[in-house]
Amino acid sequence: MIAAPKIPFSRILLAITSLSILVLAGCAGAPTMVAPASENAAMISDLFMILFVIAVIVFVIVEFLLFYSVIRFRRRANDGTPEQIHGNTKFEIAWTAAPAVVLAVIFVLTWQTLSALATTPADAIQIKVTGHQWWWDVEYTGLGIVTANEIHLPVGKAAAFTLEAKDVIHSFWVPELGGKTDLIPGHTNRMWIRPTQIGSYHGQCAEFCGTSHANMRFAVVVQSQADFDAWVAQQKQSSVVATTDLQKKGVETISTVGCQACHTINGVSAMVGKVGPNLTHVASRKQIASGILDFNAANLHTWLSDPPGVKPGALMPRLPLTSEQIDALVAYLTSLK
Ligand code: HEC
Ligand SMILES: [Cu+2]
Repeated sequence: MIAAPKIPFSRILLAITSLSILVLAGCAGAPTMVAPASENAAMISDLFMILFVIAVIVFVIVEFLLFYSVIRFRRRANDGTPEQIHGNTKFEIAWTAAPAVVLAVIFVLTWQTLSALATTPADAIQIKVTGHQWWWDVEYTGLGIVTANEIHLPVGKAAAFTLEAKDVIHSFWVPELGGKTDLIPGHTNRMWIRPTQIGSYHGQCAEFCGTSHANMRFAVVVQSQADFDAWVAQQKQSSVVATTDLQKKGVETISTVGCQACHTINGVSAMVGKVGPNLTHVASRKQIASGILDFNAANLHTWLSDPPGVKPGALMPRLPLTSEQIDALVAYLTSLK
C-alpha cells in the first residue's frame, strides 16, 4: 500500500491564503452591488447587509453550541448512558420559535424593500431598452431619442425602464445602480433607477444568451442635469451632413453596400434598418460593439473589416469592402457626433 503523502498544515494554510488573495485581487475595482450609487441599489444593499449580519449571528451561535457540546459532553471513561432529553417540551418550543421569529423579521424587511422597488416614481424619465444578440437598443420614448449601448441619466432623477427582448432572454444589470432584471421575448419587464452619484457605471448582460453573451456590455453615464440636457439636445439633432469629399464618399458607400438594411441614420434617406444599432450619433458614444472597442478611427476600421472576427458570433456580417471604402465609411462615421 502506498501511504498518502503528508502535507504540513502550514503549507495548506499558505495555499488557502494565496488563493484568497488572488481571488480578492481579481475582484478589486470590479463593479459591486455593495457600493451602491443609486437610491434603489442602496435599498438592496442595505437589506443585504442586515440579512448578512443576521446570518453571521446565527452562524456564530450555532457553531458555538456545536463546539461547546462536542467538547463539554464528549465521551469519557466510566461514562454510562447520557441523560436522555428526547421530548423536552421547553427545548422543542425554543428551537421552533427562534427560527420562526428570525424568518418573520427577514420576511417583513424583504417585503418592505420589494414593495418599495416595485413602485415606480411618478416623475421618471421613460426609457425602453431592447436586448438583442449582442447589443442594447435604447429608446427615450418621451424625448424621441434612439441610441445604443450607452444610457445617459441625470443625477437625482428617476428613470423608469421598460425592458424587452428581440430574440432570446437577456438580463439588464448595472451592479452599482440596481438589481438584475430579465428582458424576455414577448413579455415586458420594468425597473427603475434613481442615481445619486455622478459617474460612469458598467453594465453587463447577466443571462447567458449565446456566443457573445460576455461581450454584451453597456455603460450608464450619470450626469448633472445641465450636462444631461446638453446631451439630449445633441441627440435630438438630425445627423451631421457630410462636408469633406471622403465623408461624401462614405455616405455614397453606405447606401451602395447594404448598411441601410440593418442601420438607421436619421436624415439619410433609406437608412432605416433596425437590425443593428442606430448610427445617427454613433461618434458621440465612447465605445462600439457594446463595450468591446473604444470609439476611434482605427477600431472602426478593424470592426468594419471583420465584425465576427472582433466579436465572436456578431450578427453584422463581414462585408466585401475595399480598404478605400472602409476609409470613406470611417471618415463619415467619425463625423456623426
Ligand atoms: C445584416 C445586418 C447588418 C449590416 C448589413 C450592417 N450592419 Fe453594422 N451592425 C449590425 C449589428 C447587429 C451590429 C451590432 C453588433 C454587436 O455589437 O453585437 C452592428 C454594429 C455596427 C457598428 C457599431 C455601432 C455601435 O454603436 O456599437 C457600426 C459602426 C456599424 N455596424 C456600421 C455598419 C456599416 C458602415 C455597415 C455597411 C458597410 C453595416 N454596419 C452593415 C448589423 C449590420
Ligand atoms: Cu444577452
